[in-house]
Amino acid sequence: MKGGETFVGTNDPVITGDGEGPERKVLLQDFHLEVETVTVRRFAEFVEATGHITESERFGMSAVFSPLLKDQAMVTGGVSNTPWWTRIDGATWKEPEGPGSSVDDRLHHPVTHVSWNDAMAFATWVGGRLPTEAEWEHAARGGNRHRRYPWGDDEPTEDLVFCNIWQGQFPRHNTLKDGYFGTAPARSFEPSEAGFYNLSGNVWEWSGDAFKVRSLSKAAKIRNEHARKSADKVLKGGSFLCHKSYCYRYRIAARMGLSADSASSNTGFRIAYDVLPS
Ligand SMILES: [Cu+2]
Repeated sequence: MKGGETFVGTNDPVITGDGEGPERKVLLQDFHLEVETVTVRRFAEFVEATGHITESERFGMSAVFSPLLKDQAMVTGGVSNTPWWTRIDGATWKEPEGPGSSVDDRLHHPVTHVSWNDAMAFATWVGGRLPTEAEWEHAARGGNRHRRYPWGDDEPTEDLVFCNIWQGQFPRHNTLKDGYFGTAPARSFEPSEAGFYNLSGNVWEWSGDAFKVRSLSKAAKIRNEHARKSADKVLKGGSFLCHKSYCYRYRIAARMGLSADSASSNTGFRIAYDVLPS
């Protein structure tokens, strides 16, 4: 991507508590961003070559979206306001729904259950890095200043499908209009004009940035203190779980903060590189 003067964030935020605004002017160097998220196959090569042990493996558990579990008896119930998440012992990038599950039929899907620290280790291995939030947004907007989605401003509906998000009544019913319940292949759906696949939806993508809400409100202060303590990083793009009715986060300006050692069924990443001036 060509760098230059660009903007990150929005002056028309939807989820203000996330710190989507205000719009900020930034100056970017030229950079390269991969067109797809890191796949299971590629992550397996990294593990094979380096012996990397992910944090989910080290902790012995990860957060799984309950409806993905074949055996619903495994559902222990999540946190009260997000009961569709459950902690599964032994859930990892290669056994995403716990022991006995497999990624054999998902090798070209985004790797999941990877923490920010795991993503950083992979990035170092390939000689790249995680994109900054500004780079990610700049790439997603294809260099345009105002654009709600990588494909333009058209709002996805139950019938108009642009990416892998939830269709139907969350979390009870997914109409599968987009063809996927969980993750979709990293290269699926129409790429953006700039050539990127699945920046919106599919899996949340770790950025290199620390999470912070730019606001003087009391809520922001509390959120930022929490973010500092748990070393929260910014994730972008939303996931297959997003729906306008409850998690309208597949917009380019949307974001989420999550601690650097957290992982789940819908966290992944893509790699960026510095481009040397010619
Ligand atoms: Cu969401």
